[in-house]
Amino acid sequence: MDLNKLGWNETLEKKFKELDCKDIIKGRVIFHSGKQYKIMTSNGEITANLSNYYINSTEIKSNLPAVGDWVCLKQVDEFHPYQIIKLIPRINKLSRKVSGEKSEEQVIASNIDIVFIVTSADQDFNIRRLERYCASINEISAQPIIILNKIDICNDYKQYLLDIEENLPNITTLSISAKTSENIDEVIQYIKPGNTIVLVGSSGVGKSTLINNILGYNRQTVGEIREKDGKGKHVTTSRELIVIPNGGMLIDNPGIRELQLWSSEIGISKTFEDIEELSRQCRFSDCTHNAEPGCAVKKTIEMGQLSQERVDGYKKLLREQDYLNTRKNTYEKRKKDRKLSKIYRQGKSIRKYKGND
Ligand SMILES: Nc1nc2c(ncn2[C@@H]2O[C@H](COP(=O)(O)OP(=O)(O)OP(=O)(O)O)[C@@H](O)[C@H]2O)c(=O)[nH]1
Ligand SMILES: [Mg+2]
Ligand SMILES: [Zn+2]
Repeated sequence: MDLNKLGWNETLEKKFKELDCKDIIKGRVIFHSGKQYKIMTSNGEITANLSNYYINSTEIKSNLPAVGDWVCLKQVDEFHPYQIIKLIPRINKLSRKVSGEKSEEQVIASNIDIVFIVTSADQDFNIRRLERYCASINEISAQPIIILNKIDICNDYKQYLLDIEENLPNITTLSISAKTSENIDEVIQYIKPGNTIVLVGSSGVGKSTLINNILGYNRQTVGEIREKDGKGKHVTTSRELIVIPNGGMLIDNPGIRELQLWSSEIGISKTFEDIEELSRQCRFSDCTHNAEPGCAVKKTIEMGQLSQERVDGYKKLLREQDYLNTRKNTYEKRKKDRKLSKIYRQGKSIRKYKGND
């Protein structure tokens, strides 16, 4: 397998050389379940474990290898399994906050060129959710592409396209049917040798159906959607990088209800650059665009050139990011304190032990 076709490039080569790893081979994570990994290397697919060294030297969960990562591997001899010993620093990573209370990062995939945000021309469609995805993707210098799927079951799907054009004017959007293959060629043109594309979106929108259509056979399991609300049944349960025979890679993902922001300040600015540009014309530099005099944002809304909902969506993302940053700082501090007190306790018991000796 030619590593360049798997996405290996000069940037990664440079990062790899800086690690100064000798006698090792490198490969790309295509799947993992716990500590068991499937890796694609120049000699084909292998299985590998995380080495104890890796586990012991990794404090933050998000530094464990994720799908899309490039890693360094070693094998004592042919009778032993391959061990992952190091992570080659990521070019980028698509992350979200883990679901639930914890303020922890979950890496969805790494070393990505394009993200297909898949939605469908039915109840799933939600423009605020699409903005949220774009904010996270714009943060990491990957290209977001919205794929409006299932146009075969919607006579009036163009209304959705207009909605996207109005709210996300700079984002490429493709309207397709993964079932009837309408406009599939428009999707295929983005799948190029060495390109890594991640598919994200709610359960049931047709991510796996689209992958099967591109491959030309049913590799991924596809599930029915619930009749009462049109939602999917979370058929895909793990992430996987699939190498496309004609070149390019697709990463299938389990459906997610909502992508909770992790680190998206720059991404929010890029996604709403028109509002930020207007904000600079407001009379007060800390204008909240509510009732202040001389507010350029409010004026544009009154002129009918900007929707109140979009501004509300933008403000909501900013608030969420702000809140998360505060939580992250508290969480990091608590973790540090716990670690210090553990070191202190260990020190104390060693001293006690020596004292008794
Ligand atoms: N009519 C129509 N149905 C589609 C289309 N694409 C997918 N479906 C159907 O939608 C349902 C869900 O498709 P999946 O591909 O499993 O959806 P998914 O996004 O992978 O869902 P999860 O794996 O649960 O996240 C299946 O019944 C598909 O046949 C389409 O373009 N048109
Ligand atoms: Mg699926
Ligand atoms: Zn203002």
